Amino acid sequence: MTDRTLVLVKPDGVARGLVGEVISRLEAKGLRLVAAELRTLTREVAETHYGEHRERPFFGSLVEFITGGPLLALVVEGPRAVEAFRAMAGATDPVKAAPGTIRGDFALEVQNNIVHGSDSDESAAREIGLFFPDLS
Ligand code: DAT
Ligand code: MG
Repeated sequence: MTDRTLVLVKPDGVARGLVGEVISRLEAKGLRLVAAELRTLTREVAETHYGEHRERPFFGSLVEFITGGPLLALVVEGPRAVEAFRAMAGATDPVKAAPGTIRGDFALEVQNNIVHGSDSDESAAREIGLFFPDLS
């Protein structure tokens, strides 16, 4: 199967009207949309999605943020989709993210960094299963 990754336009990105911008960039790059859904996460889904960060000091705040409004969940596919989207998103800290990346162009604060992208093929499979169980 073609490589797939989970992309989220986080609540800050949706609130700021950046959904179209992110989808335009995905399509321009050549990544194909496989699934899309606007939804507000439950605490349970958010805590599972960010489970690797459970012990970090910012975990509570991160869960509040990601459940704080609707987000757009996307599955996209294409060659090396995980790596391709991570490169488009830029560094986690938007101040360090290169101009031309989504975070580099549109964000300033680490928590409010507009998008999520799976960090490995294993994470992508797990996250796609969490958000879109009918796809896996
Ligand atoms: P990424 O989203 O680039 O994969 P990550 O998995 O390390 O980054 O962290 C998940 C999210 O948690 C990140 O997008 C924003 C938030 N975050 C990470 N480090 C943080 C920090 N030091 N303070 C506040 N929020 C942080
Ligand atoms: Mg991550």
